[in-house]
Amino acid sequence: MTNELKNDLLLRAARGEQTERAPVWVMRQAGRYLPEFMEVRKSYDFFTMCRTPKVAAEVTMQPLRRFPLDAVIIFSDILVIPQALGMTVEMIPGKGPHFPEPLITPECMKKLTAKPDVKATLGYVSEAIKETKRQLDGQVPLIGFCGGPWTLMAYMVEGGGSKTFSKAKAWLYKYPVESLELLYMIADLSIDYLVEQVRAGANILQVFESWAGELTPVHFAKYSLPLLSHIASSVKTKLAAEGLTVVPMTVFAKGAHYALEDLAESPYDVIGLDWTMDPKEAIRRTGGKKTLQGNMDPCALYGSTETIAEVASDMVARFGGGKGRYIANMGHGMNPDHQPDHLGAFIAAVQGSSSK
Ligand code: 1CP
Repeated sequence: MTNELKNDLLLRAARGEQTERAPVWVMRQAGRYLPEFMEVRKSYDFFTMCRTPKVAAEVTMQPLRRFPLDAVIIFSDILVIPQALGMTVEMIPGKGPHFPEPLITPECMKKLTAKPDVKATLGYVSEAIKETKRQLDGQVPLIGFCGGPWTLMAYMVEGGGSKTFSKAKAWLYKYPVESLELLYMIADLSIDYLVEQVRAGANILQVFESWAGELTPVHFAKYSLPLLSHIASSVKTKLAAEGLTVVPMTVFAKGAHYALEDLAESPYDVIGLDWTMDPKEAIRRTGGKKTLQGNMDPCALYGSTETIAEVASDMVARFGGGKGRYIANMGHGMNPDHQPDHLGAFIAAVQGSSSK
């Protein structure tokens, strides 16, 4: 067992060890599909929830009270990094994130805070992690996270979500030097932020490069992969230098199927796969060097519980049975209109079929 954890399946799978069965958690497991989350959300603005440790811990714990999950992920958002860099971000219910003053040209980067103090700007996340760890009392590992630099740059330039990401992609062609400057500014703060999450108690870290699939393979190799690698290698070096646990790290580069071989050479321990990637193909292309995480189509949760059980068991089989180098998850997060008991059916099917 790892330290005081009663269930360390996720950490053992992440480190490449054999497990009795597949550990399972899902992205956005704390969120709007849970009535108890919506009840809390009624009383608070989204970022107030993130900034209030007791509330963030409460919603982090909610899915674990319903389901026998093998991990929880700290309730926060990837957009706390742009906030720490001095940008205003609002979360509009039913619409998503909105930046009233996005970065229009590189001139606008002057408004950003260079090298913000991570403890002063993001200390509330550490407090939320400490409070969650107290409530967890060693039940399961706690996942810390941040956004990938390209994904965060995309929000900062677009001013919110986008269908085409044309403004952010235009930057890469019009302002290549300044784009890299911005990306490294984001990455360097993310490194310190992740180290602080481990200091507070995070047992494993995930970097969400959710909009990797918008990039060409050439741009991924220039504007995403080197920064993702910089984050993992620097976090691990800093953790070791500070005498903290060098925790496993996961990269979820959604849509970057063309980069699987490169990700297999990166300093990450776990590669998250979206639902478009075939498990067997992913195992072959990563050469068994990494633990794989994923990747059921979240829309499968709209099927009957029997269908979900069938799809989930088939997924586990395709990943080799679930007893080695595998973490079960979906290929993206829960949707607000998913039914909680359908997530329960997914978890039961994974845990049952991988135990055989
Ligand atoms: O259980 C959990 O996963 C909760 C913690 C969590 C995480 C890991 C939240 C809460 N957000 C995230 C990461 C996150 N945020 C990502 C990466 C994962 C992914 O690809 O989904 C991204 C892209 C965001 C940005 C974001 N925040 C969006 C997407 C907008 C778009 O462009 O499509 C949205 C809608 C949010 C708000 C948000 N974050 C989290 C929740 C529960 C919500 C809903 C907000 C609300 O209650 O109003």
